[in-house]
Amino acid sequence: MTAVQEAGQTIPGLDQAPTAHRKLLDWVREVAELTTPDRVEWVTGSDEEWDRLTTKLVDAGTFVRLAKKPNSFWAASDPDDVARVEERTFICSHDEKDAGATNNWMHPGEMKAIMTELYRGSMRGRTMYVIPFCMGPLEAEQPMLGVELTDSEYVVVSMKIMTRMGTKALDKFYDDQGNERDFVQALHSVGAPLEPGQQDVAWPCNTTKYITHFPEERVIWSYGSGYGGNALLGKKCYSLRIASVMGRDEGWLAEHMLILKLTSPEDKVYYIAAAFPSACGKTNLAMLDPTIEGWKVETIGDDIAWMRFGDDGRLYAVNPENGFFGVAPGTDYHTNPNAMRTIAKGNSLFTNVALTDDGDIWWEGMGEPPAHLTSWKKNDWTPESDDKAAHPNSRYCTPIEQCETKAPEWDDPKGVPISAIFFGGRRATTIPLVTESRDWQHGTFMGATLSSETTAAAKGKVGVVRRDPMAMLPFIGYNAGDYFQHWIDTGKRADATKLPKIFYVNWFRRDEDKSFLWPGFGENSRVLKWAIERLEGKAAAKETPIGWVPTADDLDLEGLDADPAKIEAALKVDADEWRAEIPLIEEWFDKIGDTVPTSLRDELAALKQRLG
Ligand code: SAT
Ligand code: MN
Repeated sequence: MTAVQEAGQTIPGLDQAPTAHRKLLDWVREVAELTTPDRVEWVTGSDEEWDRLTTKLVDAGTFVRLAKKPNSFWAASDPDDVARVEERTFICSHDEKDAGATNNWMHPGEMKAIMTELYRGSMRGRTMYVIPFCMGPLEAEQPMLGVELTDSEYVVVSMKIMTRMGTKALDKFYDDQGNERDFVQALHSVGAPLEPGQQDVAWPCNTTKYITHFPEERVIWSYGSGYGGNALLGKKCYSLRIASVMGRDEGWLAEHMLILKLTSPEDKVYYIAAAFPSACGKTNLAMLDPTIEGWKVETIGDDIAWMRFGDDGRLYAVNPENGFFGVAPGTDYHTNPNAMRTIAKGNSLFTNVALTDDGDIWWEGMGEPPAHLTSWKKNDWTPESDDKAAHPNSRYCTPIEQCETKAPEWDDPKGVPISAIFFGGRRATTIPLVTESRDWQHGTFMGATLSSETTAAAKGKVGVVRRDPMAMLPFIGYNAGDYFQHWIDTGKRADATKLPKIFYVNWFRRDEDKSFLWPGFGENSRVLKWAIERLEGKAAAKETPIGWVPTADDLDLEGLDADPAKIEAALKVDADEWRAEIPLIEEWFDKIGDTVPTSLRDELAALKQRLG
């Protein structure tokens, strides 16, 4: 008999499980007894459920229904719960060395003791939702299952957009032989229990936050935050931090990459994966509208790629997600018309953008502001206001299904064969518009030493240059040096001719007057074209100390309205700037320590020598 049964009270809903899956039932009961919600609800993912929960969120003041977008809602978070909290994010491997120098670490026993006390009674007065979900296609040979237990309706409806969830996912919890499949346990509480009669707030959360991973057990515990990356546990927590460990153990890659399909005027198809830090334009690139004649881009994913070798020796990528969780400010019909058309269809959630008086959304970068808005802080806002109307990390959350540029194969369980990988950062100096690596090892070095100015996607100072290896700094679920070795090993597992070619790009280099040297957005298709023509042996490039870089003549610049001097400057390999970069890379490798692969130290030594 459990404690709850002894007390003669069982939690309503707990015994209404639509499954007999032993591990799931035992875990749900254990968590319910610890967190003591008022009731348990088994999430089905139905439209009726969506309507009921969104209505509940409207009644609670969390959501405002948008008059101007069908079935869409506006939410404003607690002003202190707007981004991922990297300093509160932990990798709790048994051995501290397995977390490495780039992660916060605590012993799993110690962390569980702390968090168990936080979770005790933390769902009081609320409903605990059981969300079965699947990352990646449901029809995969090994569906990648998870269950999130949460006391947040906002999380349930967001998970409906971002993942395949509910009954259709639960159906996969047994294999064809009727055996139980395993799943990732993801526990989430906003940490805001309600006393009887206590009025709830619009955005419950707690000033104490923990985003915690137990990689050896494939378990996630999150507490205190309702924000996307902290609370939608299928996303960064599962699909990057936990999956990167699965990938290391099983020989595949879980990466912070968009996946796009590029079709040439000759109808040749190429798939490209690209890694950029959060809020550096991944979604825009994934939905790019090419400015060059005859080229077409279709979207497969905008944030995460899982890549495994196929039987033909090529690397195939799958997008584990089902929706886009894109940065809103800066998105409009000029920069990303496809995103705008996707959200215009409705069925979307908007968090921390501004609300117009007629029930629509607005953010900075979306043309002229109306005369009056409600800001993300729920204040009156006019164009004269000093504050921004939308938070710089405000987000739209919208289903891939309704994106007109989605590639038909976006949901293919086989994935798509990747021809090129792009690494990119946001750097005002030093890094040219595009550089092609010499080979896989050199490309891994480029990724491992990637750097970028910080953005609003994480709490903390914006605009500081930091190393962000493979744009995975906050997402590598184990030791970064071991992760680099895993990349090197991956390159050895295939015939070099079948491996994707690796490129390093920087759309964000600036002139002395701080203006961008390269126009970016749709014009980035010119860089994609050059890369593809390099694969085909059709385009020229200059060999430089840092790799192969095009001259302005090697790029297709036809019809581009840009100052040729600026293009030259965007492509320049400045040996002095690079020599200044070397000590920073050395410092970075020293920080990671003795797990940095020798092959990458060799790459650094060779670069140093080439620079003279
Ligand atoms: O972490 S989120 O997924 O909420 C957004 C991001 O940082 O890419
Ligand atoms: Mn991201």
